[in-house]
Amino acid sequence: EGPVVCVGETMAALAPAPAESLESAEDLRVSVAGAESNVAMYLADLGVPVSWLSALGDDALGRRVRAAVGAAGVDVGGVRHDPARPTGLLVKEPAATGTRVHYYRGGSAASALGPEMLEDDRLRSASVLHLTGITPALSPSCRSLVEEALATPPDERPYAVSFDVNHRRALWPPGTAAPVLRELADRADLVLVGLDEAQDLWDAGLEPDGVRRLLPRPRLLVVKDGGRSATVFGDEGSWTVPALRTDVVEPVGAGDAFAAGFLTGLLRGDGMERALRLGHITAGSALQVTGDHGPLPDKARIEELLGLPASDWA
Ligand code: KDG
Repeated sequence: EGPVVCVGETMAALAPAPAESLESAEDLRVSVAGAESNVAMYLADLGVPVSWLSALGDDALGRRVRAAVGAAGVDVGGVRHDPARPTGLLVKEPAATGTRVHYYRGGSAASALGPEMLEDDRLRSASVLHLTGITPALSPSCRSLVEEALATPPDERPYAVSFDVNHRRALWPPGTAAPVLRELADRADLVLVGLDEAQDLWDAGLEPDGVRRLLPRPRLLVVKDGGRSATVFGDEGSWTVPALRTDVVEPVGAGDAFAAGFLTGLLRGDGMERALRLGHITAGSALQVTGDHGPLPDKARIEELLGLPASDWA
């Protein structure tokens, strides 16, 4: 199988220590935040060859982001540094109701990405192009990039296109996300979406089947029901696998980790149930850290978890 190519914006993230407030903290921690590079880093952890294509500022934070993603084992040779635009920023504000996120990414280097990214040589040998619903919200050129990647009918594409809906409310003018994300998702080969996300966006009903009715075309549709279960719909039926019981420190990044685990299972030729399980196991690593990217269990433990009977999981 050829490598996976992930395309999308990654920002420098700034956050006070968990118990501190943004208004008074003296120090902020710097980390890296970007859905697509999170997927890339988890894929690299799982041994899948992967590139991340994007643009960063020609600035210190851009070099820091590039180094962090590269250090995780991801090929970052296709990441450009734009001398005219800065690296985007994300600031986390701890709040009683969960972490609030503030974006400072308008006019960022990655907001100038466009369909020319699809000409990168790395895509010639790729087996999967992974995109998310964050990118079309960033700028008209970013939206064209995603539209063009999905314009060719699935059976004429040289690689499969995987699309994680990733609805980020703050990035869309009210009421605009639902039709755009639905149309894009329905043209992908593999779609990942949260059940609550689909309810919120499309009024998809309380069951995963309702989401399938709204997105009938993707060869594979994964509907994730939070910490409970995930269901995949394919040509030959559907499979539901309960989530692993784990403690949750912070959920951000878990969806990206799940996507990487599931994709790895698919690329290895595992059955659907094993691929969903690997998704849950990988998500568990993100749930246990405050950042987006937590350490995976070792290989032996992953094999053990994959092999446990279903009754020992949920
Ligand atoms: O999936 C986690 C992401 O939400 C986070 O890393 C930041 O990509 C991000 C975004 O646009 O919200």
